[in-house]
Amino acid sequence: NPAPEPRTFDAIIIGAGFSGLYQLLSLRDRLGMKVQVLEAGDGVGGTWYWNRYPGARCDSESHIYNYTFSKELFEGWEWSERYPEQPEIMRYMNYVADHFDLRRDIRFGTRVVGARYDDAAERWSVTTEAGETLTAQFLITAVGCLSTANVPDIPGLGDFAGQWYHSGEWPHEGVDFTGKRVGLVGTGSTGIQATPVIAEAAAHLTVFQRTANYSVPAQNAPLTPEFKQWVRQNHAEVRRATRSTTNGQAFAIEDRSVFDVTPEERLAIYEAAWAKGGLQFRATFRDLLLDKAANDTAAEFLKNKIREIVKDPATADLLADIDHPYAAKRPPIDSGYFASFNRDNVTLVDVRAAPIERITPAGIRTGAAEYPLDIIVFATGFDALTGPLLKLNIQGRGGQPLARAWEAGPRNYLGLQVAGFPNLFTITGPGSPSVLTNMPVAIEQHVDWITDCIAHMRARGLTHIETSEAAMDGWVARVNAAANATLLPQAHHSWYLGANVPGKPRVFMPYAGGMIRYRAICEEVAAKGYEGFTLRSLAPAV
Ligand code: NA7
Repeated sequence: NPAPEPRTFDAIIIGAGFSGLYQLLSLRDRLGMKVQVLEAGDGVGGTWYWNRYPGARCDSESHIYNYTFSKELFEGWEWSERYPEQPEIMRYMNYVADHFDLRRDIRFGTRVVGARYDDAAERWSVTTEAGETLTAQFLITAVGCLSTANVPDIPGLGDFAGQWYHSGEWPHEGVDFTGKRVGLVGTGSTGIQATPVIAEAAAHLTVFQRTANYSVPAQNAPLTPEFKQWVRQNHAEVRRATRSTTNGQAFAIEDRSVFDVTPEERLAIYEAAWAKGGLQFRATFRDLLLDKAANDTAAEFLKNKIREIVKDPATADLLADIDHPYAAKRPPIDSGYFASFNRDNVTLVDVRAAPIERITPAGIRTGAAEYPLDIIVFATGFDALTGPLLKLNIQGRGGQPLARAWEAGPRNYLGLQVAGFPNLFTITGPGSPSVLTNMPVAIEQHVDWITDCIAHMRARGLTHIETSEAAMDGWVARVNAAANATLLPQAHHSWYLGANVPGKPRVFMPYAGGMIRYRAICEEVAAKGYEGFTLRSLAPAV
């Protein structure tokens, strides 16, 4: 008989993506703690384990979409393209897990269905779907921000005679679109990435658009041998560069106003940024996200590009009928999205004018027509940021559910802790800048901060840390003020606001003050002896 699995840990981490792997390594190998990672999937990778939809690719450039805490790890890996595709990111995550021998402390296929703070024992008690209970002094969620699929509640879905899939829960064996009539619902980053790839394979693709979106070409390409060599030789520079920008990217936002240049110069700048491709487009001027008039110039440029690319004027008008400021919603980047609508086998349907009424056995019926389909792909996004945390059924002190504490929207301190939930840390939670940042940069900062905090506690014999209502009030005010200083809250349909999920409180969730300021705030909090937290020690029971 195999030895029974241990049930008692110093820390339990939920999730084995970018956050969970680095948190495991830090607590286990740096602090020597007994750590268990619980992971619902059968492998490492988190977001990238689940999001295997056609065209899935990261929007951050590959050489900065990785860990930089270890020079050796960095130098031992080589990316192949400017933007890494999902299978390559999965190979990278497995490389990391192998390199540090992480799998021995990860239990795969183990979904957490509850986590309760045991007031008597002053420990976390975590329940798995299989009914097991494990306990730990610290509970750290590393569940990602975009990991709870938002499948719209459209009547009739159960009666659909074909197959349907959500992009974030894609079958591992893939989907064969050959000869099929495919309907794609949603035109966010996912729908925009998937459209050209599905269009290549399917007999016909119908894209159901509710909200038109900007997109800038990724200009993806294989990396040259020279660039690969430069990256390999410049670990310190890559690390420095991504830590010196507000968004964790390797490019800085230009320190000039849209109105510092002539209209001709501005056009040339936008053309150059379009040709270069990618998220850099939003870095062309410092006021794009601060001043509506400035933003309008970029919006107009991008709408004109749509009209240049798309041949059918009615389709072009519909695609360019965008009602939010550029980059106020997460700006997609693409590989041939708008040009897909020039294909004979691709149709755009406006479901703003005539909403989807129901799914019939044969396909999708809108207020205007019925579209017969074999496959429906929902690229309808996620219950972002709070969804993955609330799904864990976390109960804090006195049995208080996190869902109740967050009834009116998420409240926490630094995005990392909630009052009434001692020793619980949420990596990349709401209130953190992570989703507005190149994710691995934010994750390394969060994990290092949490690890330093726990090291500080252990060095002083402290066992418990908990934030206060007052600290949370202060942080929520800062998150709101940072958002209100930008155009971000003006995109009414954005998942940043929770607006994409019916019934979800409308609160701007990410911290928009930038990674540099966030890092400085966190460092100051630590330097002041973890201001805003109460640290104490629990004498061991005798
Ligand atoms: P997003 O960005 O939330 O986009 C979801 C899309 O699905 C968006 O166009 C929605 O329109 C549309 N949607 C959602 N529900 C419906 C219904 N019921 N009917 C029609 N259309 C609907 O998700 P993504 O997966 O594309 O991207 C998520 C993030 O992943 C992305 O921002 C990057 O950070 C990576 P809406 O705008 O709500 O009208």
